[in-house]
Amino acid sequence: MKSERTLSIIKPDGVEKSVIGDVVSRFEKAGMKVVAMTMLTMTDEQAGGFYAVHQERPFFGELKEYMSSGPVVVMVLEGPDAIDANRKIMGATDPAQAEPGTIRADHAESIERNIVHGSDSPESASFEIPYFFPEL
Ligand code: IDP
Ligand code: MG
Repeated sequence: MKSERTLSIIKPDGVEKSVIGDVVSRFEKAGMKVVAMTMLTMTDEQAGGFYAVHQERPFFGELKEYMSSGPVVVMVLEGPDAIDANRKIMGATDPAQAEPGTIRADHAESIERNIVHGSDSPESASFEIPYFFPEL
C-alpha cells in the first residue's frame, strides 16, 4: 500500500456538534497522521472555488451557504491509501446510506449536512490540499 495524502474537512455542522475530537480520533486510530490542520471560516467565494466541480448542481448555492456558515477544521491526513481509507471512515454522502459505525452514519443529519469532506481521488487531493495549504 502506498502512502498518500488526502484533504479532510470537518464541516460547520461537525464543529457545531462538538465532534472534532471524535472525528480526528477515528482517523488517528485508523493509522493516519494529521500532517497539517487549521480552523477557518470560508467565504462564499472560497467555498464555491473549493466545490467548483459541483457548480452546475442544483444544490450548489445551498452548499456554498452551508460551507461558509461557520468555522470548519481543515486538515491533511497521511497514511497508507489515505484517500480511500478516509472515504471508508466517512461513509456514504447520504447518511441514510452510510455503513453503520462510519462518521456520517453516527453524526450526520442529511445528505447536505453530513459532517465531513474527504478528497475522492488523487486528482481531487492534488487540487484540494494546496487550495488550503499552498506550502505543502
Ligand atoms: P461527498 O462529500 O461524499 O464527496 P459529493 O457528491 O462530492 O459528496 O457532494 C459534495 C457535498 O455536497 C456533499 O458532501 C454534501 O454536503 C452536498 N450534497 C451532495 N449531494 C447533495 C444533494 O443531493 N442535496 C444537497 N446537498 C448535497
Ligand atoms: Mg466529493
